[in-house]
Amino acid sequence: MTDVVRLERLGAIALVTVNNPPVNALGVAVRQGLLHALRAAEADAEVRAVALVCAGNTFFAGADIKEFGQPPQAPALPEVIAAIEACTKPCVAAIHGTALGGGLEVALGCHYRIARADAKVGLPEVKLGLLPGAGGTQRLPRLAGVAKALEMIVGGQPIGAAEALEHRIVDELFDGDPRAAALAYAQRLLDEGRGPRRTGELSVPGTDSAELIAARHAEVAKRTPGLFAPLRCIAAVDAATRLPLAEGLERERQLFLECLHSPQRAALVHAFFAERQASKIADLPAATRPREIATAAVIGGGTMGVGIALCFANAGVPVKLLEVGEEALQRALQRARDTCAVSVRRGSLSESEMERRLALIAGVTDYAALAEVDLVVEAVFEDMAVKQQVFERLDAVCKPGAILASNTSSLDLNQIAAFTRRPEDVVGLHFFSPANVMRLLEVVRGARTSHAVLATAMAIGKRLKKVAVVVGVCDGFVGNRMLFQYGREAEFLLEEGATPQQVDGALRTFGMAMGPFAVRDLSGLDIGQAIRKRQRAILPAHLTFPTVADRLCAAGMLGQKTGVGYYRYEPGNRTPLENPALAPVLEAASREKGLERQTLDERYIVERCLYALVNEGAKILEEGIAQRSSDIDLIYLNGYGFPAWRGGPMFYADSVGLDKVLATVKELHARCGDWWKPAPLLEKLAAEGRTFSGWQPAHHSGEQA
Ligand code: 3H9
Repeated sequence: MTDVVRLERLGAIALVTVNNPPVNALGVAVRQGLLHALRAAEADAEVRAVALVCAGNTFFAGADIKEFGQPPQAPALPEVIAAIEACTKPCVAAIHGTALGGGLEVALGCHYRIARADAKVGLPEVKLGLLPGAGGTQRLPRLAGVAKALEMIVGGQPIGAAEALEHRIVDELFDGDPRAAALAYAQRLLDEGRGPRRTGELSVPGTDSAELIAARHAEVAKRTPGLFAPLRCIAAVDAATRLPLAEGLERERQLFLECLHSPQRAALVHAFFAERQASKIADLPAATRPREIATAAVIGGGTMGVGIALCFANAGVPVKLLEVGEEALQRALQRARDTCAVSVRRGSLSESEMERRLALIAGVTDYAALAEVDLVVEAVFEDMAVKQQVFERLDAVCKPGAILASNTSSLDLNQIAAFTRRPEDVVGLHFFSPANVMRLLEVVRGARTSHAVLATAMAIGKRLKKVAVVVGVCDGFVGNRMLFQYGREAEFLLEEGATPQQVDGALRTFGMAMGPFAVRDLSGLDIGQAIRKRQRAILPAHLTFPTVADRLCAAGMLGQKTGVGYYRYEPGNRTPLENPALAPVLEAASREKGLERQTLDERYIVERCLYALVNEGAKILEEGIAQRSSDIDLIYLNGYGFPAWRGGPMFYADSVGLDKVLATVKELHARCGDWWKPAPLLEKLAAEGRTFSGWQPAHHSGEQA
């Protein structure tokens, strides 16, 4: 036996207990241990039944994701599961916590399965760019039917134990200790004289498989055309409906290996670990305890403020929403109600849950009402003088220890903190619009933000179900600072000869959720105008700027809200149409720069925009504004519509090869000027043949103990 797998003989029952914290991933030691335990149980004449349980918080959470991309080590999981299924003595698995991926596949290989009532089971491999590669695509349809199998395998969402019972995925539910339940069930099997019952010997139920498969195929091809794994998931389920188990498993294996070797798998696994890494803050002492946050407040009842208040209410945290006057307050509260009502209409929220959440939002107009709250998030107009007023008042009324947070998207957090006598309690919580929907939260660490406040901000992010990423103070933090470079280059492309359709189209083909011009039309061109003005004032005079956005603003073409911007919109319709008034604007902008308009190719468009992100990302990394390159990736994946299957801009650059990226950046520098000055870190890593992922900054912008 190995350390992680223990075999006990309790009368006629062999109890196999796996203990591989934190999530009982099925790494090589577990696979070896399971196979040994099973062979020993099979060989022991006294053993008449086998019970399998996991120690700790959960049943197996799946294959060990860290092993993907490494040389394979025997035994492979399908081999272990085949041995379990072939066992001549009945085997029962008792599931608690989550049985995911390979974990559920092990359970499906067992002859009987019971699950604790609060357990979840699922095949989430597709989210990692994979398909269930240890029999899941063959055994699940045999138990649950094609429709349910497609839903679970192509969608990747786990289901609760009760639903699993309904679909024959488990045989019975239990409460309490999995070990006791497994032993009791195994004993019952013996008492009732029940032998092995092999899922693989069943045939797939139902006669409409071909139709279901064709429909799902068409839907996936339309909805996620760039994704590699979902169509292969469907092909594997299709094999289950046509082939005997052994051949189906072979087909599954082929398809699994195609996914395993695809760049999309590498990118999605990178995204998985990036999310887990982000919560780790290098210089935060392990003993740091977050503060208790029982109540919160939000200043400002605009779209952002209301969205933030809803985030707290959705997480069950009572929140005060402050507006300056009664009328504005009522408008804000109505906005909160309207937002929830949309979810009710869509069926994702019940009427009673909406009322429960809205009841957690208390409208106030007086700062005195904030005296006792634990955390305040300011979401007022982006103007330093306005922020000053707000923070001075908060400093005057809030209790000691209250956290004062700003939702600023670009202003200097250190300056804001200096408006208070407690800069150590000030932190940035930069939500993204719509705040109640977008997962990203940039947690801005000021020069004097205390460890406890930073830890609390990260904990709050988790509680609000956000992807919280620590960033340092600089203009635009990580996301918007990079976006500025991206947007500017997109606009330079318009001056060189592209149309918004071409630029947006090329970037959408790359995988971006939306093109930059459609995004600008959506948020309003006037939004960026103040930022552009500020940038011009602070950036070196020899840098030239594109002028298309300013020309459109001057002509009152502000995007969707005026019905015309980079595109034209019919009333009540958000479909971007060609704006005939744009061509003269583009021509004038090109003429002013002395540029002859040319046809640009898609690759050039994509490189110009993406490498602008990457070059700036490299500067951000070197300055310690982001802790690690995967944090930058996470910001782009969760806040800017970057395709998860590309892993984020920095991972993408790593996968292209930093030497190639640098060569293009240098060319652009020679041709387009100093915006393209290569980041020193990019030059260094390219010269050393290294990647961003493998590099750690030596310092970070936070200072305070
Ligand atoms: C698969 O099974 C393929 C098979 O079909 C075919 C094989 C042939 N491996 O998320 P947390 C680590 S594909 C390695 O913070 P939670 C994680 O990195 C797999 N490590 O906890 C973290 O480490 P650290 C299909 C793993 O309680 C720690 O565990 N399965 C794995 O919020 C805690 O994780 C999945 O896709 C793993 N499989 O959530 C399930 N899983 O502390 C993936 C976790 O060093 N996992 N870690 O940062 C999850 O969805 C969540 O982790 C889970 C727990 C719900 C289990």
